Amino acid sequence: MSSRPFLIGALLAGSAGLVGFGAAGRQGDAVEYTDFGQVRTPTEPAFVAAVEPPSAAPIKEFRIPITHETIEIAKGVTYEGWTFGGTVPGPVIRVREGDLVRIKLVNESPMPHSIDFHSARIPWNEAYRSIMPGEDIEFEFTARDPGVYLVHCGTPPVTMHIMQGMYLAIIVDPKEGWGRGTKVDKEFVIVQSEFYAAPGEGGSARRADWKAAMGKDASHVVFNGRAFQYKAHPLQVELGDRVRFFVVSAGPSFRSDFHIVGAVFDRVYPDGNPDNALVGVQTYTVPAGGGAVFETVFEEGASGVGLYPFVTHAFADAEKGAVGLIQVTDPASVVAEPAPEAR
Ligand SMILES: [Cu+2]
Repeated sequence: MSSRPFLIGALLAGSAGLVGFGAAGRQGDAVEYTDFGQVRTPTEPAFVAAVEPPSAAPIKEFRIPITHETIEIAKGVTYEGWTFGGTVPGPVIRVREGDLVRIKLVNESPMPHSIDFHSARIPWNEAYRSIMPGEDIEFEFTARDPGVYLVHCGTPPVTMHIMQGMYLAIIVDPKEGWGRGTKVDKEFVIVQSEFYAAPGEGGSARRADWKAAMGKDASHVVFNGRAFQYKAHPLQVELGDRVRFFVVSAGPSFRSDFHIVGAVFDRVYPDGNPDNALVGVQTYTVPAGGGAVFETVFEEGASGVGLYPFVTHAFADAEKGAVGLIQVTDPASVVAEPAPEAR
């Protein structure tokens, strides 16, 4: 508690609080307020996977609107989805171990929905109950368990609500940090999920195929909501960077056998708890409804300059879209284009 007055003082001075996924804050108190109805995660040209550290605010409030939207699940393939905050996946929520997290869920859609935080220890029948169109619900929990977690709609049939796009990742940063004090240079969130998309009538946006979902016959398996988007727009890393990946499997039914071609993970933290450290890992399975933190280094002579695919190593799933690229560049070797007369 001794650091709390300083913290509040820092926030009063406006020196903290507004970092992380473009949060809008209220200055003058120790509460960081983010309205995901106002702050929408960019999805073009690709869903923004890079994440910033959490702010120092000890209380973090989030307003999450539920909306039905036409989304793009692969290049040129639209789908009638259901969302938290207007995108699939929904916005990343990032807090610190010990923070008080306040949620206000607002149902702006025409049917019942709910929200289930795997990071919370809270009665299901109260916090996670379904709310009707036009209703809202508020609850709070202390983020006491560090890690990376799935958040999803739990309204029956849950398979349908998840396959429609109702999920996001929450990161709870450990008090002492990940990696036993190791600093990373870049951090990315990767949410794997699958769609079961049947053609819409007359060429309109695709719709849910319940029979395919029950048979686990996915049409698309995706990272951050769209097939192959990071193949077209690779994640950018610089030579020497230590990189941390927060990987969550939203499902509804598939797990992710997460692997980077041409790299070995120095550390994997199942569920994202630093006490769970594994070392020297090639592939690690993130179960449906689970998360894990992965770290590796891209350095000269070991995963240096070049391209590195990241995949689910269940390759029938990768073929359906769960493939991306990491591009490692050396800023020191980038030479300016010679002037035309010097050529
Ligand atoms: Cu729902």
